[in-house]
Amino acid sequence: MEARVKINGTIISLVKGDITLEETDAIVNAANTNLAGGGGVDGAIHRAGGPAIMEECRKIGSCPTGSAVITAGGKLKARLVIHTVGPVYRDGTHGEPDLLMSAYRSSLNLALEKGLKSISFPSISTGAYGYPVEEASKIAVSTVIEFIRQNKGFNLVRFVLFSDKDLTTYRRALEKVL
Ligand code: AR6
Repeated sequence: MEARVKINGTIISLVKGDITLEETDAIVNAANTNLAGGGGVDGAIHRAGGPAIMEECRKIGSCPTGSAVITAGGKLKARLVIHTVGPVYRDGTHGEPDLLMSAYRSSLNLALEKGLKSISFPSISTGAYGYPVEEASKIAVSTVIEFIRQNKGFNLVRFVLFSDKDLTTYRRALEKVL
């Protein structure tokens, strides 16, 4: 079941699903610094969007951890893909929270710059990069809420979680932050 709240004119929505099916203006990819593609959500986005996305990624070349770049969405319903790179989790004392915050913020800033009205995020860093979902969800949700309190422009910011467990964890994080 979807959870949604409205803050400062923006709906924040939490759903379980496959982000490649989203129809928001942009979807966010949890990429790596070489924009080289991979498994997880990155693999799914490139498979569903087709080779045009990788062609653009090659031209861009790389993206530092905590930053974001943008490409077209190829065959996806979303017009654009924002590729961001979350931190690899070591033990939480190597700047991981700041870098994760920065990945969300950079993506939102890029979307706002491009005039986008809606954006969908996966749970950045909590798969192959090993960030504990409990901690990552608090950072993800609080960073997005802080951003939309400070910036008008989005109609919809959505988190697309891949499991019931992740959806529940994000929902709890949202309830705590409100
Ligand atoms: N829709 C939504 N969420 C998904 C989907 C999907 N189709 N597929 C997986 N997830 P991960 P990371 C969830 O590993 O931890 C890649 O190889 C997944 O269950 O995709 O940031 C990149 O190339 C998890 O909850 O991203 C990088 O090298 C979340 O997406 C590296 O992995 C993130 O898991 C990035 O690792």
